[in-house]
Amino acid sequence: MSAPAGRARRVLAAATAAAVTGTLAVGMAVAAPSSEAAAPTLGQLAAAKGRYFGSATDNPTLNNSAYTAVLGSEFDQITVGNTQKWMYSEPSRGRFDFTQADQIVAFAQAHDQIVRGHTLVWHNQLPDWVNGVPAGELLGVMRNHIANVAGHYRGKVVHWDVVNEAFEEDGTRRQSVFQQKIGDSYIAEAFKAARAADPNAKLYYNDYNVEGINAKSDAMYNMVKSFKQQGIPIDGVGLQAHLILGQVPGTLQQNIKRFADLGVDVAITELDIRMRTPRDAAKDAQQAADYRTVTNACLAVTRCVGITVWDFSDGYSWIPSVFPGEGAALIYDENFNKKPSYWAVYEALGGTTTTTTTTTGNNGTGCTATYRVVGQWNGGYQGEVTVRNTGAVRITGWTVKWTLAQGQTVGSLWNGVSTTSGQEVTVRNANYNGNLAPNGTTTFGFTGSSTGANPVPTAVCTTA
Ligand code: 9MR
Repeated sequence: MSAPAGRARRVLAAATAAAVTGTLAVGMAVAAPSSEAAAPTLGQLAAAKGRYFGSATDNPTLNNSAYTAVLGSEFDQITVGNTQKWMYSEPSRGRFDFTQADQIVAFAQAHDQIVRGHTLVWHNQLPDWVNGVPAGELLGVMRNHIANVAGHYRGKVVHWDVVNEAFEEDGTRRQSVFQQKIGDSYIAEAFKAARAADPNAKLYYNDYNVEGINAKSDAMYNMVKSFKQQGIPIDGVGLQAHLILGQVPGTLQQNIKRFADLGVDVAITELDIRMRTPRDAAKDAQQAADYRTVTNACLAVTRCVGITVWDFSDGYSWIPSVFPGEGAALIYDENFNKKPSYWAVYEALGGTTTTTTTTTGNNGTGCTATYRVVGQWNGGYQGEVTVRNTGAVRITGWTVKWTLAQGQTVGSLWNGVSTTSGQEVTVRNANYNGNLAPNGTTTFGFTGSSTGANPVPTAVCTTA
């Protein structure tokens, strides 16, 4: 790892140790913005697990201070979203331009963030002149491009996506200009050139629709295996993970594991999980579950080194322009409020959310209510309460009450029957979830409005 990366890690490790051992609570953070700074960031939580949690970014957004406030604080890794690509870095033959990408790398260094370089060889965002290079010259042109770009960033980039998206869905090689004019060997040649240009950068092959086990990821697997056998310098594979709501591949963890077992690292490099817009509470909850699944799959395999979201705010995502009617794929909304998907990642990485638990009961009966703010956005929030039978005998009904002290409301509620009287909310079990064996649990959820502070209330559970 390069010097800046090492420095970033040490700084984060120290910050994390303080943050994670402190009495930090998401609920408090949600309630009082002034205490938000004290809560650990995703980057800090990931660092405590020996991982990074990063975001891609692009130059235009660096002028938005609300955006950079989050980018610079929440993440410990940055991917250059566009401006290292060939059309920016070598717009005409032999003329290199690093002006824009340098701005992003400087931002990352100023915020102690490690950088993933993206990407040296790709069929897209390739300037036209490359298509016109005679076949006999293209290998030299490719090597020269890599030598200059990876050479310029030597020591400043911890990973390079050396080759991007070289396979078709059926596992055959994509017929890019590199494939057609150089042939199958172009990928290995690119990795060799990258190693020579920056010996300390970890070299990655990166692709999409390779998150689960399928024909395309099999092709990638076979390539990595043969590279390892031949001594071609490859260090990792990037699973982009542009996913669809509710469709995280069931073989994700198994797939990560099989690459790790080949002796390469794995990174989730471009995570987003798109839905039909507009958002609603049910879609948000599904998305949160999906983000949790992806995060857990990475944490389950030691060689899965980190996760990068493909930008972090729904206002700055590539999805709506490419998939009309879809979007809301990220972990912050357009106004930089944290979504349920954020909290899912936060929890999966070991962050704790505030809960309030109260027991009432006698004669061997009793229950607890554990209240959690699942997500918070401009003007609204989603809450969740888990009821547990803490007594020694079966209970046949429960009631949970709390006070809305700050003018919040409870709107749509599921898995319970609610009544609100002034500031008092009462939720009784639905006709299907009142009956709980000792230690049994059930969970109800709701969305509501809040215009200011939204402290976690004391929720009181009584039986029957
Ligand atoms: O986010 C990038 C977007 O701004 C560009 O217009 C687009 C051009 O193809 O590339 C996007 O990033 C892609 C990444 O470089 C490679 N994997 C797919 C990403 C989304 O298209």
